[in-house]
Order: sequence, then C-alpha cells, then structure tokens
Amino acid sequence: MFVLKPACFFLILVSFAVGQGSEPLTYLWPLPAQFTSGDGALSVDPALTLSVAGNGGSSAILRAAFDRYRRIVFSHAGYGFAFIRKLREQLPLLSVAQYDVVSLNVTVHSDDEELQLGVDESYTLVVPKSGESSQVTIEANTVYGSLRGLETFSQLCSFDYTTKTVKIYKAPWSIQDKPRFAFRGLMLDTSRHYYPINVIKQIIEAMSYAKLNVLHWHIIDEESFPLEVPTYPKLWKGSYTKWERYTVEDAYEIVNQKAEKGINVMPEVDVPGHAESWGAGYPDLWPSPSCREPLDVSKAYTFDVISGILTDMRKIFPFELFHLGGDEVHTGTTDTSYCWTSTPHVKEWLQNQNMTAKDAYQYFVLKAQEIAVSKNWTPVNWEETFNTFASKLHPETIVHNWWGPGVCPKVVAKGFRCIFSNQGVWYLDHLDVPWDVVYTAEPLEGIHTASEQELVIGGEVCMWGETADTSNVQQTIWPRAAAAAGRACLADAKLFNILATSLVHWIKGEKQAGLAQLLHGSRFPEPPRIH
Ligand code: CP6
Repeated sequence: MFVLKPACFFLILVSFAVGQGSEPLTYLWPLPAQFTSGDGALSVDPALTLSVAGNGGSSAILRAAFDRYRRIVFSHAGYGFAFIRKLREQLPLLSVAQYDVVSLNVTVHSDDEELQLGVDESYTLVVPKSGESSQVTIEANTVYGSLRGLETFSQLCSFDYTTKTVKIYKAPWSIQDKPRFAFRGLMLDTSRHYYPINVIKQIIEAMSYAKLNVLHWHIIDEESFPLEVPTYPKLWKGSYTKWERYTVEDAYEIVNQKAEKGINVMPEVDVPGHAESWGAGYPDLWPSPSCREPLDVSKAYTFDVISGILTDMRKIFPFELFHLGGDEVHTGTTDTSYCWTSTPHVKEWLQNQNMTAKDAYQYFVLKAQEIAVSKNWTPVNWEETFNTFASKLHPETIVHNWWGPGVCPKVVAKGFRCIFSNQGVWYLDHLDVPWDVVYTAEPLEGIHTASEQELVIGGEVCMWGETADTSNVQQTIWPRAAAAAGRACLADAKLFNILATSLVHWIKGEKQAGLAQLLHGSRFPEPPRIH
C-alpha cells in the first residue's frame, strides 16, 4: 500500500493534466526497440478474428493467447456477448457497425522452438493507415515472439468511452521489437510467506504484461519447506501448515501456465545455508537438533537428499537453469551460526578432511553443482560463491549478483555469465526504493567491451517474502518491477523518455484501458550510456 498510494495519486493528477478533451495517447511499456507512429485512429472489431500463417500456424499457445488478449482488449466492448458474436460470425451481413480492423494476421516463421534461455522473442507489428487495409499483422520467428507482439497489440488498443469502441490511436504503427536481455526475471520467495497458486498465476499473468520472461521461484528457505518431494515425502513437514503447500500437480500447473505465456520458471534449492526447514522432516540433515544451519556437510546422506530432490524436480521444471543458492553461509568460528565448527561430529569430519569451514562451503557448493549438472542443468549461484572461490566454480555457472554494484563487471571479467540484482536498486523488499531509482539502474554499468557485456544475460528484481503476504504482494511487486522491465527489455537504452503505463491492470491482474495511462515526461534523467 505504501507504494500504491502515492503512485495512484500521481496517476490521477496526471490523467487530469493530459486527459482533458484531448485524444487519448497510446503508451507502450516496455517501449519497443524501434517504432514509428502516425496520427490516425482505427476502430477495432470486438469480433476480431485471428488468422495464422507460417510453420507456427497450428500453435495452440498462440490461439489461447489470442483469446486471452481478446478478452482483455474488449472487456468494455461487448466481448461478453458471445451469442451476438457467434451470430455475426455465422451471418456477417448482420453486422451493423463497421470497424476498421477486423482481423489480426499472425505469421510465425519457425516450428515451435523450445522455450529456453535466448529463445527468439523478436516480432514485427504493423497497424495500417486508416482505410488502407483491415488487417493488423504480427510477424515473429517463434510463437514466443508472437506472444510479445500480441501483448504490444493489446497495449495499442484503448477503449473510447464516447463511441463505445476499442480504438488504436496514432496509426499507422510500425514496430520492430526485440528484448535487450535474454533473461528478464522476477524472484518470488514462497518460504517467508506462502502464496496460493492463484496468486502466483496472477503474478505470472502480470509478468507477461511487462514482458518479463523468467520467474525465479525461491521455493524453500529456512522458515518453511512448502514443496512436495515424492522421494522424500517428509520434507514438506517443514511447511507452515498442510494447507500452505505446493503439490507436484500445483508445480506442474505453474510451469504450464508459464509456458503458455512464454515465461520460464527457474526453481531454487538454496544450499547449504537457508535450509533449516528441511530438518523438520529429516532432522539428520541438521548438524544437531540445537544447531541447524548450514546443512550437515559431513554426511553423504545430505547429498543423497539433494540428489533426490533434484531428480524429482527435474521431471517438473524443463528450464535449463537451476538455482542452487549458496548465499549467506556462515563459516567463521565467530559467526552467530557456527554449526560446522561447533558440532563435534562435523568438526571432527572437517579435521579428518583437513578442511576449514570455508573449504567445506566450497566442497558443498561444488558437490551440489555436480548433482545439478549431472541432471542436465546449468547451475546458477548467488555471488558469494564467486566471491569466495570463483576459480573452482563450474565454468558454465551463472553468477547471481545481489550484494552490491560492481560485481557483474568482476564476474564477466573472469568469463562467467552474470545476472544483475543489485539489492540497493532491484530488491523489491526494500520498500523505500522509488521506481525511478529502479528504472535508472543499469545492468551493464562498468562493463565496457561488447564481449563482456554479452555475458550479462540480464537482470532480475527480487521479491523477498518477509515484507509481503498474499494481500499485498502484487502491490509491492508492481509498478517497480515494471520499471525494471522497461530497462531490461529496451533494445536501445536512449529510447526511454516516454511514458509509464497502467498500475491498475497489473495490480488487479486485468487491464482497464482508459485507467491505464500514466504520463511521465522528463521525470527521468538519461540513463548511463553504454559503449
Ligand atoms: N534470503 C535468502 C534473504 C536474502 C538472501 N537470501 C536477503 C538478504 C538481504 C536482503 C534481502 C534478502 N532474505 N535466501 C540474499 C540473497 Cl537486504
């Protein structure tokens, strides 16, 4: 609510300032890489039809997306009268109203490509001049590009309250878009607060509006273990209650929902720290009942359990990246958490192995990486692993920045790939960070060569769960996640002196054209130039 109130106030102020009497403007967010527009207006038929061409023509994903967007675009315009729509489809002569745009032509050039990191999301969207033709066209190489195009199409459409029709203003449009980064993430932490899958699905829906494409699901942490793991059925004893759990079916549902929206899920199993909840079902995973973190490094059993969890999860999560955490592991003897050096059997094991606690941290992370790699996953780890033993990490490791600025430059200098999530700017649990600060953060800052810049696969905003529950998680995520999405999608960083977009539709999980428009002219400074 803290975020929402000032933002709504701003929205109302601005809509008075620009809305009076003038033709509604069309705001796209994130802004496409390249576009031109004119000053015409086209009406769009609520019985808009989809025609598909190219190899992707049979895609059920595309057809389902079209139906979804048609419902969004025409929510005010009689789309609900299915009976009338059907009648008109049967008997075109019954149409009384004439519309400029009656069909949307989508061409998908290639067969459905697998939804993985770097999938081609580019598209071209053309809206003709008034009267010139009655078709809007979207062309894309993959079905996922066509989904991004449909999203942009839906943002071009706004409801005209005077004529009660949906219109595309500023026609003709010619839009060529492709994302600046392959990885545009949002992290959700379901351990500190449980979110029902409906809420997660709403968040995924909202992600598609902002063209974010990876949900990093931080499923488990020290507070709770909400996921069902069939091989170790007592693990989810660590959930808060038996109602606050995700079954295997729930997880499948979330993954499928994401596939429909062109969004990947990157699950996280954070080891060896942040794992206390595992021991609720299997106390042997704790060094001792009175000293519970990090997981017991001295037992082969610990790695058997990790392997079992990853085997089960492999069946559910098709994305090639898997997050193994590795953050905030307390290894010093003076730390408040000192279980490895203070628990007699672990201490003895360390001595026998001739390892310090720090060595054991490295040993643990590398063993977990081996398990993930053996299951055909690319490991992702929080930056402490890189900061502590960079040269030992699996060469394919993707390092996830969080502590501070200047980490990705070091990571890419060593040839590793990096995800930018600097906590000072992209941690959504920092409620005091305003959205312009989120927007002006630059993942490539301090990285000067093209080959090193390419190793930054993208960025991610993190919604750590301590500060948000079901009642306000969407409000806390948006609009700041959308601000970051603007940055992560732009193909050309200087094209941004434009307009922010709807708060309302993201928050409610539905779009309301008309309320959706929020202007911010010169509020933001130029972003740092990247050469
Ligand atoms: N939980 C886990 C957290 C945090 C991290 N990992 C965290 C640390 C500092 C801040 C916010 C969140 N709550 N597992 C760090 C990656 Cl300010």
